[in-house]
Amino acid sequence: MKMTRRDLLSAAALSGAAGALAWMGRTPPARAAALAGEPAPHVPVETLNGTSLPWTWEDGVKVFRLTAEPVEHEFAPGMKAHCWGYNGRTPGPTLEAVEGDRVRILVTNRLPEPTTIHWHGLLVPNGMDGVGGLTQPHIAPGETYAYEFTLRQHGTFMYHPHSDEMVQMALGMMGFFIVHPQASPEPPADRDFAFFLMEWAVEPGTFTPNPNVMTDFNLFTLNSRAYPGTAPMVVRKGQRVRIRLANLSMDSHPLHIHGHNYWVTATDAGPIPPGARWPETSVSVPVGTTRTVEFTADNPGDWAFHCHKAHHTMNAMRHDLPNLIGVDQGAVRNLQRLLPGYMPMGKDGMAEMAEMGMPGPANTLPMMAGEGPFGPIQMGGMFTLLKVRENLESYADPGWYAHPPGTVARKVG
Ligand SMILES: [Cu+2]
Repeated sequence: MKMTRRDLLSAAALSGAAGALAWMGRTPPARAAALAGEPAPHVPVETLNGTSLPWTWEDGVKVFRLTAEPVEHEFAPGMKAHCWGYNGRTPGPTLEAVEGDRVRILVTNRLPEPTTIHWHGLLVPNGMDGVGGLTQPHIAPGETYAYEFTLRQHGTFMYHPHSDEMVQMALGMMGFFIVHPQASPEPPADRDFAFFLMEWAVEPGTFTPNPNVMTDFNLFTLNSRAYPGTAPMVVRKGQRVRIRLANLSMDSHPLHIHGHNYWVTATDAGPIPPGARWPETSVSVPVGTTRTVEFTADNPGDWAFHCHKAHHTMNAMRHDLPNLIGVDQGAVRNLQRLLPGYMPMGKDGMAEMAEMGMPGPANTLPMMAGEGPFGPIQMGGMFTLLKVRENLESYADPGWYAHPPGTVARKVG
């Protein structure tokens, strides 16, 4: 059988290591495909609730266009805020390119103040590093700047402003810059997800994140969405899954997976050598870093995937409430006269709040939310689901898992 070049490229992509070896000494497949205007043989990244940025070829350079601008952003149905982002969204669109590419990023500033973009983790010439005042002038409102460099590495990187950075990042300005390898020496992933971890201070009844808050955040998000506004990862049983996590918030976030364990395979400084990788069920993503994990989704079901700091899987809540768990609140209601605004609740814990359906202040999400097949899920914030299925016709949400008979915890007393 005579194979066309496109067949060869596909074969290289499908057979992973063998394909990569077959290509040694030739133009690497990703570059060859790109030069031929064909899809590169890597799995595109899925930025759930987000998107990747289209690019154009101009004289052998991959050209991306980013516009820094105010955006009206929905964290979950029922809550919107005035954020700042790129191309109408927060996080900004994911930039995807291939090691060896020459890239040009045209950055237009439509913010009311100057900005710049720093390419976090990318090895660029000093003048392309995007630190306002240090390596370039700040980009004034209305101006467009061009950044141009050659990608000399692969991995998971970030972009963010280095100009009034505290304000601009607190309002949502950040995004992924993902560089695919020319040819991976390992089996490629079947699915490649990316989540930006972020925390916000949007005081109840207000509509703009407060950049002055240093520690007491009340909204925790995956790709700037809070559960139940987060899309699930829908995967077929047996697929090799990669999850890229990036953190530009003020806290570390240990992201925990249920029903599986994963290997930590890379940081924003590059791949971890195979012999040095380690297994985890929670990977802490420190501030200002990325972490990549990989696993085989071999356990069907609906599995929680969430930050393990329990306050980060809650939506807006007050943290200054007196602790009255175990206290007879009938006897302390007169505290309300002494402590105006004090809410006597939570004698038996706080779960009842998930069911109370209390009307909150304007523009807030319920503290714990999400209705599951067995009752309220009582989660919010940095929480989503990994849905592993034997049979899938598409990657649309397949609904709740149908448990085989006899495999669900049951009441026996
Ligand atoms: Cu967290």
